[in-house]
Amino acid sequence: MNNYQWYPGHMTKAMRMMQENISLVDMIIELTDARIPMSGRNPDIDKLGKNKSRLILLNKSDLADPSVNKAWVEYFTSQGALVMEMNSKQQNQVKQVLDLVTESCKEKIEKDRKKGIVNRPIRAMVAGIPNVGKSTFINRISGKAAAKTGNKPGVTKGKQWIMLGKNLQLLDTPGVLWPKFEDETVGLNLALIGSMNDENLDKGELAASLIGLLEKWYPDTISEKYGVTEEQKLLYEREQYETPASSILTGIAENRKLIKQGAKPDIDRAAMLILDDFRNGRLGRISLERP
Ligand SMILES: Nc1nc2c(ncn2[C@@H]2O[C@H](COP(=O)(O)OP(=O)(O)OP(=O)(O)O)[C@@H](O)[C@H]2O)c(=O)[nH]1
Ligand SMILES: [Mg+2]
Repeated sequence: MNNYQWYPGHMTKAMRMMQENISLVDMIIELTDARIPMSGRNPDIDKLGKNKSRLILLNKSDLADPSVNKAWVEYFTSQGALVMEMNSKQQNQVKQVLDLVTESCKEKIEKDRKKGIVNRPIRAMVAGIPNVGKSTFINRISGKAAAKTGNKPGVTKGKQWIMLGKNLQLLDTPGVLWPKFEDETVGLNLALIGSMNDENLDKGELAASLIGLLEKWYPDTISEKYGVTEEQKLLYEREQYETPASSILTGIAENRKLIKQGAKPDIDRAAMLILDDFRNGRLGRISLERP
């Protein structure tokens, strides 16, 4: 059984770089994925920022269930955190973010003012798990394509300061996971949203877990998207498939004409398809975790 643990050497290096730079910043802007807000928070980043102001952004909120997003905002707010839903692909949230950044640093700004220092720029470290959208967020806030982005984990390799006028400086950092997950669900969730390198993962197993979650929380999704019928779903009972998920994957392969040698349904390609569709929002707005 795969426990989805993945902590390559470059993350140790990135974490060290962040520790070396933490004294330079006033705050951490911590991005987590709105589809898995809890599993997507790195406890090492939490520790790193324990004496710093913090803003939590539920990024990719456009891919998550709107009502669950609201519940998470309430949850984190009740824990005393500054938090907001974020869609870094859209223009219209920049002012709201800047206001929250100022709010989270207001004590610092006040202290500076008393010392006669005015308009010292706020410095923020932007941190979070791989592929959560840190660089995209920075580009959105700064209004320029300053940081490299891409739809796979491990795009940002080192640190990069990005200046926003005179008032704000953002430090882009590489995505980091942590050496040991509290439980297997955390690793599974991170793998499902694409925060881990897929090469190391069993896609069939991953897709089966996704199907289980979809059938529980969004039971119409698979039939609506892939036309999988009740009869196809029940194939496993008749033909002794291992699990209901494998009969659903068979149904997807049949309906999408994913066929391999010997005219057999190609389960592996069906697994890739549903994972890819989920990650890119093509199954609708789906949350894998609830407060
Ligand atoms: N739908 C959606 N996609 C987003 C959002 N933010 C970022 N993305 C996409 O997520 C992918 C990863 O974005 P990056 O900004 O490279 O992520 P990162 O956190 O910098 O990744 P690493 O540097 O690899 O750790 C890209 O394909 C972005 O277009 C968002 O709010 N909504
Ligand atoms: Mg990046």
